[in-house]
Amino acid sequence: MPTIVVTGAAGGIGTRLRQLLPSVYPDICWSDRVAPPHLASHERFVKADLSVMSEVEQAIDGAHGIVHLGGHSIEGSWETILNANIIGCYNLFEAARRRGVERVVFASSNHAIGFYPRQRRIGTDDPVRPDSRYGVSKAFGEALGALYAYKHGLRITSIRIGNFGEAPVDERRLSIWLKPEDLVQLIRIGLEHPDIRCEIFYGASDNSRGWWDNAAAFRFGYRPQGRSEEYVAAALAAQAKLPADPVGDWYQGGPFCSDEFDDGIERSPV
Ligand code: 15L
Repeated sequence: MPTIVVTGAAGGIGTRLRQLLPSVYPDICWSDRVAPPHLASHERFVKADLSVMSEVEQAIDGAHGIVHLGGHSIEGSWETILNANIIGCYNLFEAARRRGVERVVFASSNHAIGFYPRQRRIGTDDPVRPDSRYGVSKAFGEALGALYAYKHGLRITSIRIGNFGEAPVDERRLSIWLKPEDLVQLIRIGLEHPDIRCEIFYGASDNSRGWWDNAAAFRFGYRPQGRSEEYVAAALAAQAKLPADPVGDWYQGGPFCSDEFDDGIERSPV
């Protein structure tokens, strides 16, 4: 059984994966800057700050595969994004190369393409349109992954995660929802499929209101089980309580687009 290192263990996705991944990969080492609360005695944990290369190298030592969830997971100041997501991501890929790790699954985000209008259907070959410094850092991570795949032979999978959770919580999330078990499927493809070289998948469940062509993931055998339409009434009721956001409601990235926005909506690219 391969040894898997998961960064960002204390975050929301990491916490849920601590319940789901061990039945698939019994030998997991969880890593983060701080220990997750309620760490069980059988769970292995290594503390590492992603912005410190020596700590990252130590954390991933002996791994066959890495699931890189670590970093800052929403918009932040340039300094925060630079340290956690740009330098942190570089350190992760470079440490993986130095220590001979074969595969990395990178948690990218829908915010790498957030400035596409909701009326556009996009695939993974369309150019990135980040909606935030955070989104830029995710596009950077995808590009870095391609460099380490094609120059150094690592097998890289970037998953543009939509919205991870037990149910879609508003109208936008009906289009981008990702059921936790579906993320596990995508991670397994990235860590195990023999034909992975450098792939980008959308981290989305079977959402009939979806905006993304996820053919690449389907080619690798992804069969999402979550259906956001089953939650439509609750999600739309929650949406009705939210204030209107003309910019955020137009674009796929939602509030990440309207935050700090000072362009005219009439000039929005389609
Ligand atoms: C993300 O990338 C964030 O990490 C998460 O907190 C949500 O904001 C999600 O996107 C989303 O777009 O709903």
